[in-house]
Amino acid sequence: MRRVLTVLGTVIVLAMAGCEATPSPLASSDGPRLSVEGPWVRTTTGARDATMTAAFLTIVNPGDADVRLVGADCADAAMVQVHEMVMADDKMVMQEAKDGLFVPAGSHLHLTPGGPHIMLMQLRTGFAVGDQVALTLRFSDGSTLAVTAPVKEFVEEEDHYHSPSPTPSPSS
Ligand SMILES: [Cu+2]
Repeated sequence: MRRVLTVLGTVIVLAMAGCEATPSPLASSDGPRLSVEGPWVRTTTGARDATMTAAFLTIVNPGDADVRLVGADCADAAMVQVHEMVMADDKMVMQEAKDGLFVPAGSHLHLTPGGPHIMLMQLRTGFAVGDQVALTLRFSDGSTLAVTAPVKEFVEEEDHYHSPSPTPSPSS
């Protein structure tokens, strides 16, 4: 009977943590903090649609609890969404990541052209190369992270997001 109760307790704790794969559901926010590496925003100069662009970066999660990037804010954009790439009709297309983007404990997540990204839409200003864009990332644990991302040249194909992609490799 005691064993059954223990198992039930474990299941409940895991359910509350919102992640069945977390080995240590009691991780606290006192642990190592999330950080961001290499943030940048694609310039709108020369873009086919200059009302939108995307931000890319790497999120490092040194903690022992999984976390999700659930949103972002940018004063220069009226609408900001977290996007993921999915296969639709044999093409990789972007769509809003309704549950956010998963950053595993002790690991990291790359947001890159052709992969998951932060979509900045209804821009209030153009972004020229060399500009600095202020972003605030929002995470599933309630924490936020302020990021300053330099604007860089867009070296990918113009319609990269809607081009067929042979083998998506989301891992590092
Ligand atoms: Cu997008």
